[in-house]
Amino acid sequence: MNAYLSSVIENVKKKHSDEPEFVQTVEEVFSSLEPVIERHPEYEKADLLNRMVEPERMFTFRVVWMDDAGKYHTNIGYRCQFNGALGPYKGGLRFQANVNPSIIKFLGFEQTFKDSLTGLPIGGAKGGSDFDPAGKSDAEVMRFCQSFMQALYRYIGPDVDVPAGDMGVGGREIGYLFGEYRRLKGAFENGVLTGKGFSFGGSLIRPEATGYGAVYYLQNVLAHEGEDIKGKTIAAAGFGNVTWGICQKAMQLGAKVVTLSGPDGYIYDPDGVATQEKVDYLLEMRASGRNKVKDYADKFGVEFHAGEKPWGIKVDVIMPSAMQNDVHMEQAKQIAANGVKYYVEVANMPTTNDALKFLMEQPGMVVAPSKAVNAGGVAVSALEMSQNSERLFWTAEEVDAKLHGIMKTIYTMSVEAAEKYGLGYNLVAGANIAGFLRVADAMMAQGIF
Ligand code: 2IT
Repeated sequence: MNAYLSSVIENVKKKHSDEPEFVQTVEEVFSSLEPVIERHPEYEKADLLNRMVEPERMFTFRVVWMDDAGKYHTNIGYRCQFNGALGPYKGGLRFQANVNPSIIKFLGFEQTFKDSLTGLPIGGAKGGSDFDPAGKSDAEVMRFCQSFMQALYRYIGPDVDVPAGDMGVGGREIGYLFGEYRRLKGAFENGVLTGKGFSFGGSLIRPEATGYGAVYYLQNVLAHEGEDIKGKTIAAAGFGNVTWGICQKAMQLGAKVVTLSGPDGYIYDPDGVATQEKVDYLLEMRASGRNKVKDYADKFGVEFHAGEKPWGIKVDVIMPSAMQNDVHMEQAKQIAANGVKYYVEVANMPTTNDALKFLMEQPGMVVAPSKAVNAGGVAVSALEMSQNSERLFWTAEEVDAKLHGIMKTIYTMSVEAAEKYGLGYNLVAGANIAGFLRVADAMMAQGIF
C-alpha cells in the first residue's frame, strides 16, 4: 500500500486502539484511496488524511433526568462535529445503551463521506447518548430529550449543526428536542433539526426516505445487470423505520422482503412482508416498545428463529439493515455458499472489514456500500433544510422525485469514480472515492486547519 496511506492508518490504529469501530471505518474508507493518493501528491503535501481523521470538534455533556418514580439518572450526551467543509454539520442522534465515543466517531466519519456523496451542502456529524429508550414512558423520554437539548442547544443551529434521528430517535424524540430548542432560543428556527413532524416543518417522505432510497439504489444496481426488481426476494434485518421503508417500496415494485430481525432472533415469511397490513404492523411493533420481532411471527403464523440472524436464507438480495457489524465472516461465507448475487448494505457499517472484502472477491457477486445505499435519508434531510429556509413545503411527489434523482446520481458518481481511478465496476471503492474527493477539494481550498 501507498506509504503515506499506511502511515496514516498506523497512526489512527496507535492513537485510537480503544476505539475499534472508528479504526475499522477509517481502514475501510482509506483502503479505497490508494490510486487517488498516488495521482494527487498535493494531498500528502497538505497532510490531508491526518487532518481528515481528526474531528473538527467533539464533546460530551451531562444529561440528568428524572424517571416517573422521582429517581434521578445521569447519562452521557455526545456530539461529534466531524467535518464542516461542505456545509453545516449534519447527522443523526443515536440513543442506545451501547453508545460510546468509538461508535459516535465511526458514525461521524462515515457521515462525512455519505453527506458528501449526496452532492448537497452538508458537512458530517453524529451524536447521541447511552440512554436506553427501551421500556421508558413517554414522559421519561420527554424529560430526557429536554435535558439533552438544554445541554446541546448553544452548539447547534440551522447554519451551524443540524441533528436528526438515528436508532432510538424518531419523530417523537425530534418533536421534544425541537420544542425545547424553540423554548430556550425564543425563536422558531426549525431548520435546526430534521425529521420533524409535518405541521412544524418536517418534509414529506423523510420517514420513508432511507428505505425508499435504498430500494431505488438497488434498482440501479439491478439495471446494470439487466435485471428487474419485480419478483426478487430480499432478506432484510431489523424492523424499524428503515426496514419498514424497504418493505413498503419493495412491495410497491413487486418484490418481497422475506426476513426481519430483532434482538430476539429473526422471522422468515416466504410470502413476504408484502401486504399493507403486514407493513403497517411493523409500525405497531415499534410503537409497542417491546422490541421483539417474534410478535410478527405470532401475528402472521410464520417461522421464528430465536437468537439467530437471517443471513442463511437463500434469497436474491441481502440487505443488512439493522446495525453495525451484523455480518461477520461466518455469515459472509454462508451468503456466498447460497449463491446470493446482490449484497446491498443498508445500516451504517453492517459488515466487518474482512467479511466485506471476502464478499467483494466473490465472482459474480455485486456489493453495494451503505454510505451510498442509505444516503437517501440524509439527502431528504437536506431537502427539509431547504424547505425550512424557504418557508414552504414540497409535495410528496416532488420530494420523492428528487430522492429518486439523487439516488441515481449517487450511483452514477460512484461508478464513474471507480472507473476513473482504474478500479472497474466497484461500487464500494467508487463511493469512498467520490465522497472523499468532494471533501478533499473543499478542505484544500479553505486553507490549512
Ligand atoms: O445515518 C444517517 O444518515 C442518519 N441517521 C440520518 C442523518 C440525517 O441527518 O438525516
